[in-house]
Amino acid sequence: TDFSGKWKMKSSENFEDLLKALGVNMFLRKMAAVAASSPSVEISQEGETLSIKTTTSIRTTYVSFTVGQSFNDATVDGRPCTCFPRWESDRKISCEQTLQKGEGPKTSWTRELTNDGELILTLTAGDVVCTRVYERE
Ligand code: RET
Ligand code: NA
Repeated sequence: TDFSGKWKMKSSENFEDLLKALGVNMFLRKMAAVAASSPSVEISQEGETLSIKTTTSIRTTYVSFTVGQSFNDATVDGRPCTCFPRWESDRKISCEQTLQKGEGPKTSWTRELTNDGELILTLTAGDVVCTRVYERE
């Protein structure tokens, strides 16, 4: 499985609901939802190590991790967390997040490469799941 490439988003469901579940206020939710509606995602993968750059007009995030090794990241609303990525199948990585301080809903993400070459990202906060589908640019 190789997630490498430049990706553009073709659909997104529940992003604002996810932010609501994270306790983000309405003003920031609206702003973030607009920005997050046209992200550009660049992934490079070397073996089990992935580097993911997600660019939006108001926030750009960069993570690099090796599947099977915990790493520090931030939740979608920017709170520091410790993450543990693992293979859920040979085409799907699932990552549990633990907040470094304070309390909040349980968060996680998955990234899956489908047979037709799409990338499906899910973001979960509590019982809310946001699903974002990407195709290669
Ligand atoms: C701000 C302020 C704090 C709350 C939030 C923000 C914006 C977050 C954005 C997230 C985009 C996420 C994407 C995820 C995966 O594809 C403004 C930093 C929620 C824009 C694109
Ligand atoms: Na995205």
